[in-house]
Amino acid sequence: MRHSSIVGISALLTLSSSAALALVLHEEWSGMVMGKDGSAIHGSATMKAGKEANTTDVMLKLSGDAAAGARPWHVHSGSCAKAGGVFGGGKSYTAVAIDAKGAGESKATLPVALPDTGMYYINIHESATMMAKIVACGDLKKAK
Ligand SMILES: [Cu+2]
Repeated sequence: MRHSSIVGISALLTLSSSAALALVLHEEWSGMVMGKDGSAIHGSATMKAGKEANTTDVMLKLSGDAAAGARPWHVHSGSCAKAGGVFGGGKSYTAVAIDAKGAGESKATLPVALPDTGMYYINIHESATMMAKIVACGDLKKAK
């Protein structure tokens, strides 16, 4: 009798901790990227836990850009309306290579754990020499 209740409790604990783990693994942030100041650039981005512990993978897809080129981009803290600093260190990001059709994609692995609170957004900069000009932006929302 006593033995079976201990087994029951440990089975319950195992079940609840694996359910909690599954929730963590399915956490994801995503958002739509929209051009600013008349730019037709648009796209989508997702941010989720990386394969290694304490890493975050960010995927970005863009289209509608005017011409081939390279667009630096980052996840930043804050929102398109309230700008903040680069999230995860600027070195982790490689510029999006825009092809002749005006589309491109990039992926970054950040050396930080996926956040589960806070506010984040993606911004697309004009070019490496014109970082201050933001051509497209998108707020990231956490999936429930
Ligand atoms: Cu940036």
